[in-house]
Amino acid sequence: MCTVCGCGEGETNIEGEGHSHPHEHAHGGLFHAHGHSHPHGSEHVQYREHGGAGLHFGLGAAHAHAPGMSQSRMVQIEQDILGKNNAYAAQNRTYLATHGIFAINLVSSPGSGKTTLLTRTIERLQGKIPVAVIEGDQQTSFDADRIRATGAPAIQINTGKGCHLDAHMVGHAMESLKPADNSLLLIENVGNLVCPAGFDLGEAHKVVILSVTEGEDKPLKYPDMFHAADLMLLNKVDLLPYLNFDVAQCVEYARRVNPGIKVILTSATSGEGMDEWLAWLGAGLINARSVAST
Ligand SMILES: Nc1nc2c(ncn2[C@@H]2O[C@H](COP(=O)(O)OP(=O)(O)OP(=O)(O)O)[C@@H](O)[C@H]2O)c(=O)[nH]1
Ligand SMILES: [Zn+2]
Ligand SMILES: [Zn+2]
Ligand SMILES: [Zn+2]
Repeated sequence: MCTVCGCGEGETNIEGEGHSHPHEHAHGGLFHAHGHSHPHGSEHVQYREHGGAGLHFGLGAAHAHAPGMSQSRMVQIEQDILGKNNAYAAQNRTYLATHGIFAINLVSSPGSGKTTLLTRTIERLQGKIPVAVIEGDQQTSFDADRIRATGAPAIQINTGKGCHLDAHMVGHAMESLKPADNSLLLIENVGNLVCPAGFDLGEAHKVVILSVTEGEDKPLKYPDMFHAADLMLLNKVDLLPYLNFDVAQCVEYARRVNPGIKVILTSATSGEGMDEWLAWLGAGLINARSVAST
């Protein structure tokens, strides 16, 4: 995953900005580790077989594998990337806290319904709570356009080859977007159930959206994301009559990974669960505002 390879750095484009910080965006070393001998053995000590059938590349110190790179080098890169990211995240968090802004980082695989849920959320909050949106995608401004069609301000971050938002990108997006004081800031991450888990954006909570068409086993297959999230929206429940999806099993899997995770069943299509989701957002916003005013 990207915490150990820095694969997406240098590809970012934020709407309205010619963004370039070569000093911050230097590749993390991946492209300088090639071209030499390929010493099988020492690099590959992480191989383990599962009952003779599978290979596990995540058992080394870096919990990941990149061809030609040692585990110690990957750990060093991860510390470097996440150290910088966490510094930006801390800046974002301070800004958000000072301004009473409740920021949510929505994470999921592609197509789970993040943007649809956001448009429905904005429609329900219109005239009651100011909402701004940061949209993350590799390419296109489709999602930001869908949000702006509701009347809410939105800015698109395109990550190019990158597969997650990081706190540096979000800091620049906030500079352009200028979310109102005491508002709700909804950040839709790049559709990816792996890499966004590792990157703190300065948000109050990660919210993972899992749609019932994806299968109930996802919390166990992609545990980092479900561990990082405080809330799981189990979405598209309007489709349950047509699927063999075991809701109780899915929730049990999610709680096996993260015993404290809250779960709300939602359907952006039928509106099921929207009241509970909006109540959760409202409570968080009241808390963010009270912290800012003290
Ligand atoms: N039946 C049903 N379909 C839904 C629901 N929510 C979203 N969809 C559909 O799912 C598809 C993907 O929805 P999006 O909102 O674009 O998903 P996304 O997570 O924003 O996708 P990416 O940004 O590409 O990761 C669209 O065809 C939506 O109409 C839901 O609650 N029920
Ligand atoms: Zn990645
Ligand atoms: Zn910058
Ligand atoms: Zn989307």
